[in-house]
Amino acid sequence: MAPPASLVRTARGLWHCQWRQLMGGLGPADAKGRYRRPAGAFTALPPLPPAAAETGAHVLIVGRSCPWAHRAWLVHSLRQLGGAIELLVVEPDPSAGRWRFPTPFEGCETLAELYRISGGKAGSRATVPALWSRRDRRILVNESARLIELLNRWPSPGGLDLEPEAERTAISGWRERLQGDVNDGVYRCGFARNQSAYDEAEAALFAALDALEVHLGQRRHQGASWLCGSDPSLADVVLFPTLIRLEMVYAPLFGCSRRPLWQLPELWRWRARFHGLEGVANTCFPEAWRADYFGSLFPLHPSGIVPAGPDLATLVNSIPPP
Ligand SMILES: N[C@@H](CCC(=O)N[C@@H](CS)C(=O)NCC(=O)O)C(=O)O
Repeated sequence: MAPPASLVRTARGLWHCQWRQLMGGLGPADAKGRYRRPAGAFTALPPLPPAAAETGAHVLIVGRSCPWAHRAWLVHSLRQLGGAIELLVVEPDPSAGRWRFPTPFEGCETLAELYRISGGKAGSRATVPALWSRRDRRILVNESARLIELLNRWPSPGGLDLEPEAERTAISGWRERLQGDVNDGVYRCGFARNQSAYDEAEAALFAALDALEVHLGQRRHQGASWLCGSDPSLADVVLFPTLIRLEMVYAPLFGCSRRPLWQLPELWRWRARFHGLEGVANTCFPEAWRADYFGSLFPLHPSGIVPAGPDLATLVNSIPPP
């Protein structure tokens, strides 16, 4: 027998109240209910450290599911920095809502402990990515937008430059739009506290994707494959972690589902092309993405049930589905 309507109304009201409280744990919102990403602790772009070329002097700490860490991991991989900067992958601990080291690192079990050594305030967020200096025993930078710029200046075997001087203005223009409307945009959709906050973020996200689609179409007619210049750049790097998670996570969980990516064929082909670059596929962990987002974001998905697909291979096929 169905419960009485009054009971359903009360239960819904109570649950909504609790939901609003739980959402506060995911991140702050402004007075209009729009998600506002909190600022990190070590956000300034540091100079290239004197020991940059010294093997093992620096450690890049990343998590598999995090799109902000993914962009740093991509630069590390594309520029073949493995010989100079050690990569350390932390594991999520969904019950405690924090990152753990697979084995103790610098005497720490959790990333939060390492942040405290580095002077981070107790109770502040301990986020990935973070670049750790073994010599100074501190985090040099934990803001991915700055970190990828630093990693691009790091001495590398092939000397690949993802931010060439001639393209710098175009690259930073795209990066700025992508950061707000796309990279953070998907979170602004998923973490919106009300319909109008979601509507605003969702419109900005798909307007940016439409603009990218037009831009990539124009670039193709000019014989170019990437967002700026003749080679992949930091603009492409920051777009990829968001787009590769779109059908798997952001469409079903954050409501970024107005148009599936195959309806934006230029973007679809761009994504397949980027995934095909040497060093990109080994930064992709679809099982970890699904498990972490669907398993950890309790207020958005209380059941914790992890969906089965889609299969990554079907998303990076260079021919969009009919
Ligand atoms: N501003 C940071 C954001 C990084 C960030 O939010 N990372 C998340 C994972 S996707 C994290 O580590 N969160 C842990 C926490 O908030 O305690 C950046 O872009 O580097």
